Amino acid sequence: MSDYQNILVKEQGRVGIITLNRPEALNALNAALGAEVLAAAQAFDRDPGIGAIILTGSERAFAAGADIKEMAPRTYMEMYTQDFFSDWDRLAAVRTPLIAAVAGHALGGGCELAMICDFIIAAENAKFGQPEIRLGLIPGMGGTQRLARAVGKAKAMEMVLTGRTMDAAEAERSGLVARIVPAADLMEAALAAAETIAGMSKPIALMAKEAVNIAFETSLAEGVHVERRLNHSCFATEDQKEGMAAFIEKRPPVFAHR
Ligand code: CO8
Repeated sequence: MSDYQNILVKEQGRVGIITLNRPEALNALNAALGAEVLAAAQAFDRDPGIGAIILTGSERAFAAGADIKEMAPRTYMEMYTQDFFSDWDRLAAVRTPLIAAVAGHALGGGCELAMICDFIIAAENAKFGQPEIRLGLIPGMGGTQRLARAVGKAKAMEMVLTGRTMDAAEAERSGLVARIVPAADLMEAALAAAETIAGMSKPIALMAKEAVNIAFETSLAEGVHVERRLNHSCFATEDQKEGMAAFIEKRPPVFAHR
């Protein structure tokens, strides 16, 4: 874990914390940082002792986008053959719940990275935007798709076509973020949410995440069908027996994560 150059990684109980750490570039996402975030998140994902992951940046910037200085000279053939930025698709495949704790700029790839996470807790100074069009570019890490799903067509089109940013209040009103907290309380709030999730049964949390994500991939009938099958699967776990026994016996559950 200590080999990382662009991120800081730590564990707090059952919560894994990944902090983007390129302060000189406002956490711009270069290829090396992307590979490190993916490796750290996948390691946490494989660890049965980790039940939730927080991804965060600094007070000034979650991430100011993909690294423009790295991208500027690239050719089409390099982007295409190296499948630039596809590491971030693999981050979306991480099954452990992933919370983005966002302060400051979340622009371009930074906004897209926050949207890859399962939900966003924002500091009051958070700013979200897809300004790629100003660089002669369009989003490439899922921004057009996830922003449209999060805030609807009108705001997504306006943001992607004009490059304007949304402040935290508008982002919350629009459904992009789950909650706003004072900047000083951001990590405490993210940790509280992560610890709550990590205190649940991990396999059940994985099923809950899988079920919600199906809503963005399929028809209502098919999604309800998948949900029902996953719901039935809960009854094959020890944790369902423990959760319900604990309720009936009026005591807190002790989940074994199996
Ligand atoms: N890339 C590289 N360096 C950056 C980036 C970036 N995205 N953002 C900031 N930096 C650097 C600056 O160059 C500066 O470095 P230096 O001191 O060496 O000049 C340092 O960070 C501090 O930045 P500023 O001095 O500009 O700080 P300000 O507080 O004045 O401004 C802003 C902050 C408004 C965030 C400003 O830095 C900015 O506009 N940044 C660029 C935002 C942007 O356009 N982001 C989108 C990038 S494109 C993208 O994300 C595409 C993703 C999908 C690609 C997928 C391809 C397949």
